[in-house]
Amino acid sequence: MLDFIHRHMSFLRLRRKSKRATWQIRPTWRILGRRFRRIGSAIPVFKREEKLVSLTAEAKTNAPQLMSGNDAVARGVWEAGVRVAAAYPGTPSTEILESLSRYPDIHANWAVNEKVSLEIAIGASVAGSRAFAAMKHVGVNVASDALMSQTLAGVEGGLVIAVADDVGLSSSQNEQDSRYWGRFGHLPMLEPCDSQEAYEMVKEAYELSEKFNVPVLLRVTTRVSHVKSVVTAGSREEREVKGFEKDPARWVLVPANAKRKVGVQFERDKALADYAETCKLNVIEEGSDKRVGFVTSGPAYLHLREAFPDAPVLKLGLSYPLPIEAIRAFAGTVDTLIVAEETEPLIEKELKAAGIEVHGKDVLPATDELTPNVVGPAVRGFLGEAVGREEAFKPDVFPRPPTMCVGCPHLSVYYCLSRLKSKVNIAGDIGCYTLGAGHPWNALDTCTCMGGSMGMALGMDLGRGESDKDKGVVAVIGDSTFLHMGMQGLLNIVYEQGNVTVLLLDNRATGMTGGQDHPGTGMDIRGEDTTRVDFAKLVSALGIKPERIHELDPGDMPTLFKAMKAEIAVAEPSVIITNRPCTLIDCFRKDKPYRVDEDACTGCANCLSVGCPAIQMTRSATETTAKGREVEKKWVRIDTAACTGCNLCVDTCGPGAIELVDGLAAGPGAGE
Ligand SMILES: Cc1ncc(C[n+]2csc(CCOP(=O)(O)OP(=O)(O)O)c2C)c(N)n1
Ligand code: SF4
Ligand code: SF4
Repeated sequence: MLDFIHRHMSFLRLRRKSKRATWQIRPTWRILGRRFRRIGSAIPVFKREEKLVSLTAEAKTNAPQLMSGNDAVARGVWEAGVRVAAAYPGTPSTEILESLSRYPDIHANWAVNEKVSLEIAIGASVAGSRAFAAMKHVGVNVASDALMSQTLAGVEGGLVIAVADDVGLSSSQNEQDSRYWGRFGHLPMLEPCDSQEAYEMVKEAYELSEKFNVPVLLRVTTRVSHVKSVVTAGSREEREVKGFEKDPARWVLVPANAKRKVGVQFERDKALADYAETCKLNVIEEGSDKRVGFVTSGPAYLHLREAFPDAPVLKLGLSYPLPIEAIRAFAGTVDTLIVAEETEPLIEKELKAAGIEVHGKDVLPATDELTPNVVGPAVRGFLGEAVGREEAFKPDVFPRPPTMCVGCPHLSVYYCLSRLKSKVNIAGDIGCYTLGAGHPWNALDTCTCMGGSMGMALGMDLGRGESDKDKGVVAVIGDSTFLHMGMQGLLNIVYEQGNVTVLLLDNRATGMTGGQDHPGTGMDIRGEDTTRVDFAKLVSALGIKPERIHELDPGDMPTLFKAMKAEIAVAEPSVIITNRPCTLIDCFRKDKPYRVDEDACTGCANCLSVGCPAIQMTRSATETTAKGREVEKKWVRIDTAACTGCNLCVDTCGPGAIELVDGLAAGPGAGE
């Protein structure tokens, strides 16, 4: 689904700022205000209200506001006096930077990818400013080269990295658990359970970062990022910037310097582990039902509270390093200890390694959210209680498969590919155009990771077997994805003179995640004009021959189809750039809509293969031809209110049954 679900919501948020969409997953916190008290360990036990006061004393002057977790993170970052923030969009993290860009006194910018975003933040930190980067879970894979080394060098200004995990894969290619990065990179990790905590923990994270000279990870999940709850915020703390101090032994990670840092890193691990034992972000709630106690973190805590209001719970705000001794003491106060963690059994394994008897993934699933309807029956079954069926909350909406938008500029590309697919193998990439893998086109053969289409297409060319020797290899990639990680792969195609035809779909937007700007749109995150990359010049600079580069309007489907066929037939690298804007961005203009003349429509259903959602089937029937062949007929109508007048379906209609509404002349096509 690849960020699909959030696309339209984000567009609404971005493009019509006055009508911000509220996306609420079922709120679960009915536990606010419960009283907690200290039990046999060094972990302080707070009344929840006290904790809020201690972390946001100054915020009391500000009226509480409804904020998503992403908005709350942004607010915390701004208040912490951060001067530089960078990100690459990715659900569920995207709105953090969008939200930050609305605050003054902070350089918020879209980076071309997550690695660059982190490097911008690292540079700002090294220069003495507090800095911030945000990304979705798979983004950390991209950023990890910078991350894994800077953890040795440390920070000057506090450096916090927000990582948003898509637990349950509502919009991602995998469900990886970012808590591993804390362990892997020797980095402390904080995990808020709701918006207020997200706001507070960001500020705590900066203190921690500067105290221990280390970047700090803030792990949120989709539920925290997108659910709105009340936040009492404060005001910005302006901080003096010391300025960059040259210190090669500290900042230049040549082996001799890095080697010295490894020992320092282990010392820091130990200091952080000691700190964790008494950290105020880790809280014990004593419960009356001691049969089972839970160790948990993040939103799983809220789900647990709903399912087991009387159980003792140790809630980890600082979830790495673990307060092992505090957990050991807590384990001694309950009959059985269960670790409730989303998603992998990290805490469980570490506690078992420390000799603490716990249950975890033998009781609870290792994928998806631990919602009350999941945790409740699983733990009750484990306790030997009768388990009734608990239904998951289902929103009352009509189901519809994900598809491209009405008049999407990618429709014609996939119509053409669907006609060529028996003669080509198609390496896909990540974006709205990934939907070309589905009905009615079924014209994408692979999709793994951002930018992956380039290298994979080259590999498919180089590794082709006898059965594929006459087939073309096509790679499909969006403009944002090309700038993110596609350019390098294209360079390799050129370097190896691969027989690959690249379709670079420039729709002037990072469409899938909500239409964010990038260096190919000519605008920055605040909508200010900036330099716009010229894709034709860029691919030419990467070594594609001028005669192998075509810039085409995908609305002119016959020309596009001809160019695709011609380039697939040429055994050298080529690039076809399509240049029609995404229909959901500001510069898109609708043309006059079309309708179907019912008397002229023969039910051939060709237009349905375009895949435009404005074309709807009205009735179907099986008819027998004069030669005795049975054919399925489908008659259609066009939703004229939705039709953008892109003209695509007109080209597919043999009998000419698709006509302009009221006979009006067609406009110049979707343009700026
Ligand atoms: C490493 C990584 N970062 C971010 C994302 C989120 N993401 C999915 S598709 C996409 C970009 C899509 O933009 P583009 O390539 O221009 O295609 P469009 O959706 O506009 O057709 C992004 C940022 C991701 N899946 N992986
Ligand atoms: S690229 Fe196409 S499917 Fe994606 S948001 Fe734009 S119009 Fe819709
Ligand atoms: S002209 Fe046809 S393909 Fe284009 S938006 Fe209208 S119905 Fe869809």
